[in-house]
Amino acid sequence: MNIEDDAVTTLEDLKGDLAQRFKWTPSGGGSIEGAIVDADMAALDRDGYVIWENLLGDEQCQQIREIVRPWLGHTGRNTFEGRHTQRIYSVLSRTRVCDRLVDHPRVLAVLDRLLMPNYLLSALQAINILPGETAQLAHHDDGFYPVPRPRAPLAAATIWAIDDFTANNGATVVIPGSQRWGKRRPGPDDRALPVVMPAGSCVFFVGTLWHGGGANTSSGERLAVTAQYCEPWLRPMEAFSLSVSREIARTVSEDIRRMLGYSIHPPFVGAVDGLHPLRLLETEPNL
Ligand SMILES: O=C(O)CCC(=O)C(=O)O
Repeated sequence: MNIEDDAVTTLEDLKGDLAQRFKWTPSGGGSIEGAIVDADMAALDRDGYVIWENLLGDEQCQQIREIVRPWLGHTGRNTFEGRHTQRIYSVLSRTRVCDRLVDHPRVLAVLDRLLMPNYLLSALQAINILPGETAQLAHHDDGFYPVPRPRAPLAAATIWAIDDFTANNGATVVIPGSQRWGKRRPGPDDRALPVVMPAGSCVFFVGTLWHGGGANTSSGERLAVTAQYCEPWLRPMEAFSLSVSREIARTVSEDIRRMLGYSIHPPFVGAVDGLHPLRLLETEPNL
């Protein structure tokens, strides 16, 4: 269908953008060589996760630590958030310091293949696991969408090590291959591996992979930033369209803006008063 020929005669016509005013633009993931993305996809298919070492430099990690630390106050409200874990939600509404983690080309290149176009950011949190924390209940991140397994992932997550992740300081624990499981849950005989990686590294995993925060039996803290993403037709965990102002939406990258919800899942999902949400940034005063 094109703008001159706006007849909608088949259901296929509804799979496109009816207005065609805000064209789909390629993501920053396009800068990653296809063979690298092929290898990442093969690891995800086999193990459910892939580790990328040293994507951030020391200075970037230090900057994140300095900006995030003053906000780390109270500990979790339950054992899932972690009684000895500090969390900051809605990081995007507070600082720009994590933006390059959210739209990192390596992450977007994989998301471009894993999820449908105009996938959304579902959460962005800083998670600081303190000494004395016990292991978090194993879970998979798209488990709150009531769609039976086995199935393709509806979401994906990154966990960025801002401090070194070690076997005893709370490194995320993953169960390789568990993304393929149907109804079963992890048991004591399942091989659970701590994601040991230096600060600046990232573990990317699919929403169907069983995992959890590890126990921190060390004397140091474990700071991480986690960005989660979901299909464009699902409700994200964090309501960014309510928590992130339009002023901020105008300043972030095009990829982040799209992932905040300034995008459409064709033909109508995400529309505002019948129009593309980007129109709000053109016409409305800052809110
Ligand atoms: O902090 C971690 O390593 C994992 C946290 C997690 O999986 C969660 O809170 O959903």
